[in-house]
Amino acid sequence: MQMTMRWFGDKFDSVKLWQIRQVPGVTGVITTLYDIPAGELWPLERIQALKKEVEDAGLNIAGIESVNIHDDIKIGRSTRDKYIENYIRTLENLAACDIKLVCYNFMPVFDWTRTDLAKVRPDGATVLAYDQKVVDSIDPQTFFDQTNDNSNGYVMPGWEPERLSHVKELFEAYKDVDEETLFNNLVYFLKAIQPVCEKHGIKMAIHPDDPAWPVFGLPRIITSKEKILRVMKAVDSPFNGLTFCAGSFGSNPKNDLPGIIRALPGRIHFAHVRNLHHFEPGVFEEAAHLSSDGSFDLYEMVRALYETGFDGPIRPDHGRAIWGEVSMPGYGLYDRALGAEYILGLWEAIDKSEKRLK
Ligand SMILES: [Mn+2]
Repeated sequence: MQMTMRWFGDKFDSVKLWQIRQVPGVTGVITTLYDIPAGELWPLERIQALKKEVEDAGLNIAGIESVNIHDDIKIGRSTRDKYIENYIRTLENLAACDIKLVCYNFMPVFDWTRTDLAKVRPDGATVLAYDQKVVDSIDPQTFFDQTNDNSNGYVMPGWEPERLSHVKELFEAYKDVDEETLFNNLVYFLKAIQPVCEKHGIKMAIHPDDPAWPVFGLPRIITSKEKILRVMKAVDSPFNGLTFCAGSFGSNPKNDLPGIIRALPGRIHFAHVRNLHHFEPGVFEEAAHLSSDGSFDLYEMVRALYETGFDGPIRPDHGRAIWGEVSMPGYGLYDRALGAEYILGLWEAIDKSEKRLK
């Protein structure tokens, strides 16, 4: 296991590499070329420069989150092969820089969805929160505009204005794409990239849908243990793997998080470990990582990762906004650092007690 933090690049992130370097036990970042639109080729020189920047700061690139998938691939348009070709060449360029973990998602139009980016908790911290009633009462364009207006001026992952400036047209394009079509388009994409993944040892790690049910009538296909297992079986290769995301799967309280981890030994390549507090079905907020602050048992989650031999990067995913920090919502330094230390503490305790028993 390697503890990491997500970093969006110097131009886009309020947090600096030197600050991440000072978080004990955090040895790498999960990063991206944030300014390259989905579907375009990542130039080798840009990846080399990014790698040098991270390594000069005393960290490594543990993986990419994300190389985004062009909507034409998800929709299944005839133009998809051109975008898949770009994707393959991007994977080759990443492999040439020894970067061999790629997180991506297959959500139509909207990436992750929250209805409040700064919900105030009793202690004064603010967190991202979700209320299905708000989503049900609003049209997608208004929702998109509100989300961007409340992002502290940062461009948020999955909410890139150039892509989402045409929400209506995107919805129109997806109108004939149901769950089965989306699943088949995912399998088509995965089969097309398999040869390059196998050749270079690139682990693909699909991120679950967040929240884990359809929003605004758009299909969602990575929402439960059964559904992710179907994707794993459709392309049964270790290079077709999962990003286990506690907050995404856990948005549905029916999902047994340690159970999902234990069902996928060897296929989880990357983990987002955090906590949510559920109020009622469809209404939750992002809690602190500590088990007692939310609805999840972080000990059981980390234990399941440990016992299934997980050896990829973990990141503490989102954090609360605390101590006056202003950042991209969910991506401040302070609370993610607290989360990283807590997860590292759980891991050390489990590791040492296991070894003592032997
Ligand atoms: Mn996640």
